[in-house]
Amino acid sequence: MEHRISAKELRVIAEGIRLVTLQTLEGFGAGHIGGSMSIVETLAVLYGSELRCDPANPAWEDRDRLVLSKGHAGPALYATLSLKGFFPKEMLSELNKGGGRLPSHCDRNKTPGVDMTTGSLGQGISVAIGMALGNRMNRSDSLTYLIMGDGECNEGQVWEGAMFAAHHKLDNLIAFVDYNKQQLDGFTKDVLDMGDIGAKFRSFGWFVQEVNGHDVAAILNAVTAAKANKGSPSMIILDTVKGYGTFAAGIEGNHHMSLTKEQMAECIKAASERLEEARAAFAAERAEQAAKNPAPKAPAPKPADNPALQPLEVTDDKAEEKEEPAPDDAPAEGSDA
Ligand SMILES: Cc1ncc(C[n+]2csc(CCOP(=O)(O)OP(=O)(O)O)c2C)c(N)n1
Repeated sequence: MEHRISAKELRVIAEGIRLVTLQTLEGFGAGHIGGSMSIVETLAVLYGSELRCDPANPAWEDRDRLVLSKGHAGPALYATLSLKGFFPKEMLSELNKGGGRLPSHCDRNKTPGVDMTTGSLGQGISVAIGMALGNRMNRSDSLTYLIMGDGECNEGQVWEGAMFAAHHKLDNLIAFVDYNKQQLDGFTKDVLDMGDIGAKFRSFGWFVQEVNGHDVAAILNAVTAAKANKGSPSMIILDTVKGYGTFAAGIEGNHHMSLTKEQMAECIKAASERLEEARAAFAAERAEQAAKNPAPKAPAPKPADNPALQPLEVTDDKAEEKEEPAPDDAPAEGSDA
């Protein structure tokens, strides 16, 4: 499949998001590392290419929306929005700080670029459906994206929403389940086994695709196919690893963790190295293309022509100086939930 962005460029964006998310968590010293790491590649595909938005105008009526229903993965979305230009990188130091603009769980009234307040699992699908229905009634071509967790799919509300979206043929709704096989207090199969989640959504009438959720090219292809699908809502099941790319990958108790300096230093170093490798691979690809096509016939479209084409700018300097969490900031109220 031909795309306007290459997998190598998306890899750079993903590694940048992972690195900045880790730097953000390091700043607070604790957080939802597991569920943040497993959605990095999906956020890279959405904000690096597919989701129509304008960082200079977060409330743009014609934007696509993202409902991050597993709202505890806010740190990954905050890193993405900051890289995309919705707010300055310095603001990432406000994560979990009382009175700050980056609460533990997403809040649309606090953070520029966050489209829905989430954290109470199961509710995001209902809101996303309302948005998609509203867009259809307004004859808007805006799409609504939704990211849910596999543990979240234990909630009955998800299945009421699944029925409703299929009944109303909401083909402007593109949902993901982050199938990382873990939830807050254990493995999903032990807490409440979901069985074959894809088959369940299929039986509800959804167009279902199952992909490696850490493969940016596979996710991009799936989103492209979902956009082309007509007459039913789309579901992309992301086969992922909770904590992917860090010491927390797949281990027990990786939902919300206290993060030691040593752990963070090690995984931030590894993330920085992967970012450099991804950048080198992308630079080589560009050099190869330039050698093949020294004089393109038509000028490439300017990024400003389409806000969705604006590349995420990635730097690997530290998001902030590390601060010890003050007692008031301790992962209190719900921040481990
Ligand atoms: C309605 C509701 N019930 C319980 C919780 C507590 N809770 C927070 S995260 C979580 C597990 C979520 O698991 P999953 O959806 O798989 O997220 P991920 O593993 O991807 O982080 C639970 C039960 C909640 N936030 N909302």
